[in-house]
Amino acid sequence: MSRLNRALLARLAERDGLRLPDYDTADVGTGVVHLGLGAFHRAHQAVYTEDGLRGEDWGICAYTQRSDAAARALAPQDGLYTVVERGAQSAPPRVVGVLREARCGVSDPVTAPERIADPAIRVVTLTVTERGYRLTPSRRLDVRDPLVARDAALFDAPGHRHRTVAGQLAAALHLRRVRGGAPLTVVPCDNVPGNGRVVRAVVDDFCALLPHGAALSEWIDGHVAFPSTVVDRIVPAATPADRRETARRIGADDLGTVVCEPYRQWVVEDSFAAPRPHWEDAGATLTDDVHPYEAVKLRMLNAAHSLVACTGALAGHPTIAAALDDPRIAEAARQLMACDAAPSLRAPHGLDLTVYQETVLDRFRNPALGHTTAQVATDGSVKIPIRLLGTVEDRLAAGAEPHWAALAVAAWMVLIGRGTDRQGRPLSVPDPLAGQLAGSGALLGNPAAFVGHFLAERAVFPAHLADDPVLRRLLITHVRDLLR
Ligand code: CS2
Repeated sequence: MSRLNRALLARLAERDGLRLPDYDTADVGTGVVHLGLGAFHRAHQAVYTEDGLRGEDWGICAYTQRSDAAARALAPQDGLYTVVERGAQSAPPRVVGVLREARCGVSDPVTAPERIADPAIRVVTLTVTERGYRLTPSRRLDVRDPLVARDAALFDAPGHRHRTVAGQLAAALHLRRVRGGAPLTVVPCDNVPGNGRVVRAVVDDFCALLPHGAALSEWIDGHVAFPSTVVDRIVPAATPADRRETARRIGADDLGTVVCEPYRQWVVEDSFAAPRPHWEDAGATLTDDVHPYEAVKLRMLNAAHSLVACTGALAGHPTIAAALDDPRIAEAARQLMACDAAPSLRAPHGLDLTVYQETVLDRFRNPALGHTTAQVATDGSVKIPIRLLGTVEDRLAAGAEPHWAALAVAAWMVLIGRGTDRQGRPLSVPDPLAGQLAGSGALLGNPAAFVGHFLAERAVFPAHLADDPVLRRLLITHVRDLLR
């Protein structure tokens, strides 16, 4: 079977039930650079951008960050790939053509900073995961991170390839400034609260490490905008079976295919320093204040996702949908949203949190997605503080017991500490703190000591939460129950 590429599009046009780009992809100039060419970007921002082109030059040049696999898959396909929606009300498969350049972040001769320095680029989008920003617990740049320190030390060194997002953005903005100073907007699309503000702070903190960083920071203030955004679409990692299915449906091999749910949402703070794609044409909400949307999404959907993933993995359920079939897990997710998260939230105008909660559970139940519990449980130590600890803190301050949020945290602890499911099968769930927390396994026989070991980890638990007797008691009780 032939590989999907531009030459094949004419042949694909004869197939029914397949949506193709309705413009000549070769005619679209590049106006966006994206860092983090993963499945989520392809199923989310790229789709919004293609639907918001209006014939303008908003093609995307995307860089991989850690692994080059996606760029190696997409470059021979002229950046074309298929989005396959799964579940009720799915649209037909769609070939997306807006990805004009698929580049390897770790080896492409044209580096991301070089590409971003091009004045034709007006927007930079980011999906580098929560972990990728290298944040301290107070969400500033972790300047003690060895790669951050290295990027700062070698900032101007000829041939130095920046490995951190902070280094890449600072280098890009430095080049942009010296090459004419065209304004730019940096649009983060990761599940981090106030992501625009956070990325601005990360770049500032990085500049503070540079000899002439103050002048760069000052220039950034006047020329670069960092809107916050809230992104939502469930996009599991594609499997070989997914690729076979896409090949069957489009009649060509597509190593870049993505599968996702039909639902998608993008709320974008309307604060840009330069023109942008017409994302509103694709249904994005441009608003002055993303915070109410962000808090609802992180504290309800993402928090419940982590709860289902961690308890589900421990119970031996391979997928989120299978875990939701377990009535106790489904009920815990509902209670977490209704009893712990919702009372801490100010819902955006017109949004009913009970309806939202039930919609989230329905989306998790989508059996066609095959979203694995291990994928969602990955990097728990960076996700837990963002998704759950704000709720825990607010409920404790209100004199309430965050029973269900504490269950999610306890399940994560057991997942890391025990590393196996109920049947003793090993769980492969990467976590940046796995090394530091490895000693917890030896404490499984003593839940109080086990919980204490985790609570002492300041990268996850601020001192005032670690010292809270109610939280400690809840965690010990849940850990004991989960181990039973
Ligand atoms: C998930 C999210 O992997 C995870 O941690 O909770 O990526 C989730 O699927 C998306 O945020 C949905 O928008």
